[in-house]
Amino acid sequence: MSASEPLVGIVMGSDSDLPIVAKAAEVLKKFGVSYSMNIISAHRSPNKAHDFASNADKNGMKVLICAAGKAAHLAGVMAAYTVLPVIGLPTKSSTLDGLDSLLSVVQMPNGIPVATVAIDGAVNAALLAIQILAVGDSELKEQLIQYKADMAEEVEIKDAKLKKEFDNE
Ligand code: RP5
Repeated sequence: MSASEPLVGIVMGSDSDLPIVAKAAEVLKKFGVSYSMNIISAHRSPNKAHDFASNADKNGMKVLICAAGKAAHLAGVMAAYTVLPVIGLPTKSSTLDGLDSLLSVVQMPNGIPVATVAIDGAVNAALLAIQILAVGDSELKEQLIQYKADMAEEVEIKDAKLKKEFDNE
C-alpha cells in the first residue's frame, strides 16, 4: 500500500449530498487523514457500489463513510460487501426531514453492522472514522486528545463570558 492511498473512502449517493458531506472532508483534512470522495448510488449505480466496496480493503482503505438520503441503502449495501468498518451518514434530503434516511441506515439486520451518526452528522462521521484509525496510530490519538481539550477550553471561555455578563445583575 502506498502512503498516498486514501485511508477513508467517503461515498455519497448523489452530488446533492455534497454540502453536508463536505463537512466530513473538512474534518479529515484538519487531522491530516487522507480520503477519497466518490458519488456512487446503491440504486442508480449498484454495480459500482459492489465494485467499490469489494475492493476497498485491497485498495488500502481502512474505513468507509457512506452518506445518503431518502431510502438510504448505500451504507448497508457497502457493508454487505466489505469487512471494513462502515459509518452511515443519513442526510436530510427529503420531505421527511431525514428521518427516513436515519431509519434506513440504522436498522441493519444482525451480521451487517453500520455505525450510524445523526442526520447530517458529517462532523461526527469524520471524527468516528479518525477514532477508528487512531486505535493503531498514536499520533492521531494525540490529536484527538488535543481536540477534546480544545473543546473543553472553548466551553470554559463561553462560561466565563456568560458569568461576566449575568453574575452582577
Ligand atoms: C439518495 O437520494 C441520495 O443520497 C440523495 O440524498 C437523495 C436524492 O438524490 P438526488 O435526486 O438529489 O440525486 O440516493
